[in-house]
Amino acid sequence: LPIGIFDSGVGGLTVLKAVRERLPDESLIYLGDTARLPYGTKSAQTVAAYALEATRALVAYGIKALLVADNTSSAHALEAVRAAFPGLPVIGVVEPGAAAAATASARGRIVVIATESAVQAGSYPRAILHSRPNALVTQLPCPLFVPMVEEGLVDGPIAEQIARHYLGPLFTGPEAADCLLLGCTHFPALAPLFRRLLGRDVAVVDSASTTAMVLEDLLSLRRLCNEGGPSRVRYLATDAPERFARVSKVFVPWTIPESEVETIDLG
Ligand code: DGN
Repeated sequence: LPIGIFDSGVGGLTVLKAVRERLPDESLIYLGDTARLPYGTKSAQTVAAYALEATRALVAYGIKALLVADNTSSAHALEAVRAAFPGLPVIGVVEPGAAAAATASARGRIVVIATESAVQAGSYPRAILHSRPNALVTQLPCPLFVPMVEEGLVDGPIAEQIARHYLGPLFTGPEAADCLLLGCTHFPALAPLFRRLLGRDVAVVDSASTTAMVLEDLLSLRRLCNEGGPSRVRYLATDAPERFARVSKVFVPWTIPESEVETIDLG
């Protein structure tokens, strides 16, 4: 059976890419709830209801584990999903990302950037402080980065100016942070820009690659690894395959033809 990956839209392909690199033999089925995005501005209740519907749909396709790639859903809905599907191994991106930041930060001064809703949930600081109780964690909602990335503005003067506007004050002066945690599916696309702007002394940590490692451990622990047969990736979206295919170019280096994106209804 494939591994289900769920996101509010196309950005979760950054997580799919990390999983593909780490576990190339596994089949994956990706669901982007493009009809109802963005989740990042919605209430915890709505996000949880949407996440449950998406999980139900993926379970109906047949999956052996679920990876919630969406940070907003991971922050608000992970427990609800686990409770509703007790037999299904479910992992999110918050805990792996938080653990990686807690380890990567030299002095424990960590900035988490995420959507407004994920920031409100406060899950990243909670998880970081769990691993590193004396860390100083600052959260910063950066909603503008999401459409910016979707427009392909991941470098150049406009992207640079917006990144400086958001991050500059937190990474200068004697109290400067030493670690930036990318708490949103879209932000790995901006990692090269952040690294260039912030310099070598700042660790830029993305949840996607750490989550792929946690997934690998989970599969081997539960003896769920694919032991034969070719691997396949399927793409499902709740709206506009054309936009999914077009925007996917920002997130993965391979082409996803529009004809390969199946439209499903979660309602
Ligand atoms: N996928 C969302 C997240 O990781 O928080 C960001 C984009 C959105 O809200 N649509």
